[in-house]
Amino acid sequence: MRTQVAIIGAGPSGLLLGQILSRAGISTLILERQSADHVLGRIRAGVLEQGTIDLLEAAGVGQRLQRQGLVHGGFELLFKGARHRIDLQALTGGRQVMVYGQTELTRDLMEARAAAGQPSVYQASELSIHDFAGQQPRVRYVSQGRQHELACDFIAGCDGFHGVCRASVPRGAITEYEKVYPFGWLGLLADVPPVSPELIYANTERGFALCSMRSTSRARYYLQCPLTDTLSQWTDQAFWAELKNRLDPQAREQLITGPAIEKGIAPLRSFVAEPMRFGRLFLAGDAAHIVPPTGAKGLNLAASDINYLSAALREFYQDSSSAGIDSYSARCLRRVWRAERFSWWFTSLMHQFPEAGGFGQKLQEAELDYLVHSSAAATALAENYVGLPLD
Ligand code: RFL
Ligand code: PHB
Repeated sequence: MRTQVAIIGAGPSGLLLGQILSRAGISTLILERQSADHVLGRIRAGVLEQGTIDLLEAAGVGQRLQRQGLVHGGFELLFKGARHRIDLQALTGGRQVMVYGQTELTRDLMEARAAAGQPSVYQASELSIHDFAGQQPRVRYVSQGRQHELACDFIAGCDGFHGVCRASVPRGAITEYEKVYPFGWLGLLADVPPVSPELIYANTERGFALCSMRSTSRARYYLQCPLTDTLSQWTDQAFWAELKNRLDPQAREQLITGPAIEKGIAPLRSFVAEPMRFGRLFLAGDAAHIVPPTGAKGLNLAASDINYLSAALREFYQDSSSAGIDSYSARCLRRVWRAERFSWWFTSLMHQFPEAGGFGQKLQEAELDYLVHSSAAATALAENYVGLPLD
């Protein structure tokens, strides 16, 4: 069996790379450990930057996004019991973001791949990658009880934080930078109208809260919680009561509650692996870096990696040039580190840190006050939130 680019992982990174390469006439095989339904069952990102939307449109998967995505020209910061609007459009010369769930985006990409007749293997187990330091990499895996070997020109490691690709790189060839935060996010999805038409990021003495959405009839809410908390402690009733405690009086009044259709606890982490290329193996998306979700940057960074990687591979096959491949890692990492800095800063500003005490809380409130009253500070927040340019 042979393909030009073996793509490991059918998350947004792998599927988007497959879509762009297939439209450029480059053959790919996507190998995914889970079933398609399992991948679609993960409730994750919700906010897309304009650069991500442009890339999806250029890849021919923008139709449903344009019809059903919710355009957001601003969001609200809640602190000391009051909300303040960050007007993204006014602060960034008309730029905005779109709320469209990762589940929907993944579904659009899976459908486009099936319609183009491009192959994917789901429930591929025992996957291992070989010889990527040389000219003829190979991938071995088991599917439906049979061992397979795939020969390829390149391997795209789009297999997320816990995947095999990064773990297969010799330890001396990779440097990892990591920060683990002392709390997690408890998320809840419910078929109730969102409490407010725009997202609310709340800093409170009880901890951070985020009011987001997936549509005008489906809300997505998050609460900062200790890492030791378990889902069994968080009944729906306990979740709604705590969310109300972290909102302003008006939002508390307007909040509509209902049964959870999904609930989960995610740890928060900042992580970068350098470099992102090892011979003929490329890492992209969560396989190479993780940001805490406060800045909504994870999926958007995955899309910008794929923008650079797909351009590099097209240059290789169409122009016989290795220039894009050689600069892939440096181009990605420049953008990755800027998003890491923003996500760390916004996380630090909005959450309760057990060791920071009352002094830390007062400093956060002073910074938030400065942010909403200084157009210079608000502009810095807004231009990072809508996404720094792809260059
Ligand atoms: P994924 O989505 O983890 O996909 C990797 C795929 O690889 C498969 N895999 C393997 N396949 C074959 N063999 C193996 N050995 C394999 N090991 C793993 C996995 O099954 C999986 O299908 O990584 P990808 O494609 O790089 O996409 C990254 C995004 O999923 C991630 O960055 C975002 O979800 C992060 N994120 C957010 N990003 C945003 O841009 N905006 C947001 O609003 C936002 N909110 C969030 C988020 C992530 C969250 N969680 C739970 C981590 C909110 C949350 C709560
Ligand atoms: C989400 O809707 O899941 C979401 C939105 C904004 C974030 C993080 C997650 O910053």
